[in-house]
Amino acid sequence: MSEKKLVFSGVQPTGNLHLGNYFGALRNFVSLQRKIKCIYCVVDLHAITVFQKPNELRENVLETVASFLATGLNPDKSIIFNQSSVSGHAELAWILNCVSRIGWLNRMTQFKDKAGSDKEKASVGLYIYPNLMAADILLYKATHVPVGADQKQHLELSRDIAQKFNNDYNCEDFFPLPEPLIQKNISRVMSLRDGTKKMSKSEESDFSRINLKDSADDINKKIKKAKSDSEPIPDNIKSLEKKPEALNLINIYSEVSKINLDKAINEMSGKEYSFLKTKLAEALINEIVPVGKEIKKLLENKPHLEQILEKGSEKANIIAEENLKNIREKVGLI
Ligand code: AQP
Repeated sequence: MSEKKLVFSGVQPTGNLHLGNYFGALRNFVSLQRKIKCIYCVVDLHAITVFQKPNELRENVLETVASFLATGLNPDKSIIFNQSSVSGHAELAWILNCVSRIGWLNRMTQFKDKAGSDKEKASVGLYIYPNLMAADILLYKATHVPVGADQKQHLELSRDIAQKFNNDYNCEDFFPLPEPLIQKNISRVMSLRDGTKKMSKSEESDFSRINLKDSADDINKKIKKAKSDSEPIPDNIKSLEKKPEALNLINIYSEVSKINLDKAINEMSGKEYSFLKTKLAEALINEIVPVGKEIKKLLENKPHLEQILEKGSEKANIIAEENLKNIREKVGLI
């Protein structure tokens, strides 16, 4: 990647960071940090689109920073900060609210999923969340955004907003059109209880996900209880696709063992799911338990985590202010 490229991504501090966040986002963040300038944000303004208890939110912001560090992000290489500490995010979001179209937002499937059947009662913030996400990215003129497959639609909207801004204000190429970087092997980790739903922090049952802070015992129990199938493991992907829970377990196994899906299916075909589950739990314990221990250790020194945020916010603010100055000028704001 050339020097002009810039990565931006965010994680909501809504607690319980899980295997989906780890495979879909965090592991990718770390490998990108080695090649390119990266900005990683704890998106607290996104979190409050659904009510958060203030004390829990504060704790979760620090826990998210601890999770960033524990998975290998380095604050000397990447800018790590929290969204609300750089007011440019909210200011640009307002400008983009005026660029984005209601018809575009009405197509966002995540709003439909999260608002549920009673949309009238969802917060306005939840509805315009994708415009804030576009502002997060465009404020830094980021070119690449590592996300899980669930965020693809929001990222396409960010591109549409960037394009419309460039057209409306007659400034071709002012905002780059950000490209998603989605993990090829496992772009969407599914719930351990329902293979058709993504693994999620807000899912009520803790047995639906592997949290980064889970103990070896938790992981063993959750994998043992994970929904699978009564027939032996098939030898081809087509048959597996008809069994979403089984496919999810094999997908996770291939990702955590760093082997491709074909090789994982070869290794497991004809075996009972109990065999896969034992191997999977073992591999997950090796990968996740050390991360969880590191998160807990880092959380013992909260002033250190706050200092990382403060320094990161200073750096982010310099880039944001410089870009905002040009954005205000383009729009005609004095
Ligand atoms: N199940 C998943 N598989 C792959 N990637 C995932 N991500 C989230 N879930 C999965 C990716 O993790 C990054 C951070 O996500 P987020 O926490 O900011 O928001 P989210 O996508 O809304 O995650 P959750 O777990 O579903 O949170 P709640 O339940 O609070 O809404 C993103 O890049 C996301 O794609």
